[in-house]
Amino acid sequence: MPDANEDPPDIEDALLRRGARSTPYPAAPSAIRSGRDTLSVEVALTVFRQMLRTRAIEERSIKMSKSGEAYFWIGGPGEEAFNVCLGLQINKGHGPAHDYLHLHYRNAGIMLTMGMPMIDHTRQLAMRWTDRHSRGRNFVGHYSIPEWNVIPVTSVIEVQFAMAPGTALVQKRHGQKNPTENEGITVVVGGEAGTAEGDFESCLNWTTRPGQELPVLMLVTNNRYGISTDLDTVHTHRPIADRAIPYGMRYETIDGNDPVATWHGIDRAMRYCRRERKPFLLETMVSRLHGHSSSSGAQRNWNEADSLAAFEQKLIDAGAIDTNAVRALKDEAKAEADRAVVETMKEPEPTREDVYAFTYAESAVDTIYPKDFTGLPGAR
Ligand SMILES: Cc1ncc(C[n+]2csc(CCOP(=O)(O)OP(=O)(O)O)c2C)c(N)n1
Repeated sequence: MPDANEDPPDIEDALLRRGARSTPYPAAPSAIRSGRDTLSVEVALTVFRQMLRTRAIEERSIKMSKSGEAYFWIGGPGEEAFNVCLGLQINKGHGPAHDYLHLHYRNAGIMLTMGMPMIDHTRQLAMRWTDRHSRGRNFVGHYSIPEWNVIPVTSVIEVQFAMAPGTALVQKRHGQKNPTENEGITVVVGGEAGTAEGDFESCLNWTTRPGQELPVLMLVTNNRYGISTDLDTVHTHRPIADRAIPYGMRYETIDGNDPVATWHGIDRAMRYCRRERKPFLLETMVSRLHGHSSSSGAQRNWNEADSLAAFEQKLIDAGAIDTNAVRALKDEAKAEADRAVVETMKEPEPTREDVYAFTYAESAVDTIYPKDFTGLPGAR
């Protein structure tokens, strides 16, 4: 894969390069505050820039689905604060010493923030042969990056919660006796409707067996809708996070539209999982700004709170950035997304001959029924 391993670019450098800002603002605060939580201006601006990039690729993706450059869109506009704050805190790498990621289909921001180039998103969206995750066969946002422990995303909701204890078990067995601050954990993400599936309960159950607890950060992004089902019609008014109570598990519900609160909520939960080698259920309340997917039109819903617009205003009000710099960063993000799409559309689609490529792995079965991929004797 391209060298995507670099740390997120420093916001100050980005601004200085573009001439958008030559000197620090005289009145710049040292921190951005929300309630009792604070973020340094440096981190807050990094979060903001990554949120802008995420929004830019999502908006471009929706356009692609409407213009025929792509066939289906699903994604995370409204979940940028959550995705970015999580992506920036992942211990990225390969193997049990690093975090395993079992993601949902709305997590582009996590991947971009971790360093995935935008084109690795648009290639899958446009179903190109160059799509590194699935060779143009899967829906957008269904990432798979073995080098970063990103387990293939599935459209069948919630199965990631049944798989997460598996990677966490490996981490528990091979983990250190004295875990470091950054010890690898398993991170699993899903929506609130999916928590009605048995897989979610299996995760609660398997991660909390007495004496055999597993380091799983269970994340529920609660946008209050299934596809069209209103949460209030299928669930009591109690938080989803309360599901942790009978399991004696740590839990919290946070405002996922507030990047400062989200950063610290994720930080608290992660630190606990890393240090204690036990699970934590974190529910983040987020917005769904564009309908469930392109299948329902992906129309913009202007009644939902927009974390990005609110954070932009907060940073401007605090004197951490000005409107010119915001405009420059937005232009930069949009240009990056446009470049990814232009490049993607020049690349080949899979052919009919590619159907069987990478589909079946060689296995012991082959020695008994060579070249028979159905598993049935004599079947073609
Ligand atoms: C096992 C299963 N049942 C049903 C579906 C159809 N389906 C796709 S997305 C979705 C809603 C999921 O809602 P939620 O878990 O809240 O996640 P969100 O899409 O809101 O992020 C459903 C029911 C599916 N993909 N898999």
